[in-house]
Amino acid sequence: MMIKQRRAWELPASAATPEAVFAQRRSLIQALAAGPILLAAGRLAPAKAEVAADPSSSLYPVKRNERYQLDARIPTPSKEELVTTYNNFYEFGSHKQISAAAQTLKTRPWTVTIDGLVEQERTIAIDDLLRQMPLEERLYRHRCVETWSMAVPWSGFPLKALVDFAKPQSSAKYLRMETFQDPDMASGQRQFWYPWPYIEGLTLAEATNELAFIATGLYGKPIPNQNGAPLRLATPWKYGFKSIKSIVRFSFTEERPVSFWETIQASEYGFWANVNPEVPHPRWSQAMETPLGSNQKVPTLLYNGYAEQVAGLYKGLENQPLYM
Ligand SMILES: Nc1nc2c(c(=O)[nH]1)N[C@H]1C(S)=C(S)[C@@H](COP(=O)(O)O)O[C@H]1N2
Ligand SMILES: [Mo]
Repeated sequence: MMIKQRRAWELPASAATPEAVFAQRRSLIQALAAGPILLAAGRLAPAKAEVAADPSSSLYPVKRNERYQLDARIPTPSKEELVTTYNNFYEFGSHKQISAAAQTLKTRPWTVTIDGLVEQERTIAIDDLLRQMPLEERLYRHRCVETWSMAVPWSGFPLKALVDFAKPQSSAKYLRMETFQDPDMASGQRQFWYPWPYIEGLTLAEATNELAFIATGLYGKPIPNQNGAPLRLATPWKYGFKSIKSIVRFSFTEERPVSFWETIQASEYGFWANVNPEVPHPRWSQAMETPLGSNQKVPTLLYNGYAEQVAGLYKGLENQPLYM
């Protein structure tokens, strides 16, 4: 029997997991489990994905861009072993130990569709996209809304390069991003009470800010499935739920997209979600954070320490709920 020990940087589940939001739905779930419906149980578990060589592995490591530095709170990258085994990826389960389950994610073939308000809609294979994007490594901080944090070396390209490649029309105001949807491959997507697929959105000004990054690698290698292979967003000044994983679609829109978490609980997980230690989550303080692998809390910083790069994005938007 496995005894689950809570690690120091984890909050008690009752205090932090968004699943608490579903407490009121427990009766529905129990009713389903007791009844003859048993929707998910009839399905076969997907076969374990074959471990083929990743066709992008020869691209890494890439040159580090020294413009992006860590700070004294987490001065060196978090342990790779922790970053790749302590994850949020609800498509594979609503807990942190999904790294083994995520190995069923099949990342080739993988195509990315660019559509909506663009000069021409197109679908491109991931390896063709990677060949055309300016790859570099960046050390970035990451702050989850649940108060754990980490520092990691992402490889990838500025989201602006993809926006330029997409050639949005002048009427486009937002970028909407969507994760794959395949419940046979991702067991968590059989949890039908979640609003799959995972959706996130940014304003075009945010998407073209120098910090907005598409990560395709981690620790000088292709990004592991559990961290969002083959491409995921990194917006380090925002809470981690904005950094959508395993993206298949980028849509340019005039209307603000409604995200996965916003659909679930807009009062707790809003569109802007900028990190601010002075604005508590409705159920806990955001003043401090616990770096992965540490047993000490460190103070959280406004915009996760990236105010210099991003504060200007929010001038004139002070009436918006920028910090939740
Ligand atoms: N598609 C998808 N993207 C996602 C999530 C998810 O459940 N599904 N979780 C988010 C949350 S809450 C966080 S903190 C980060 C975690 O990234 P990591 O596992 O690489 O640390 O991914 C984000 N992106
Ligand atoms: Mo998160």
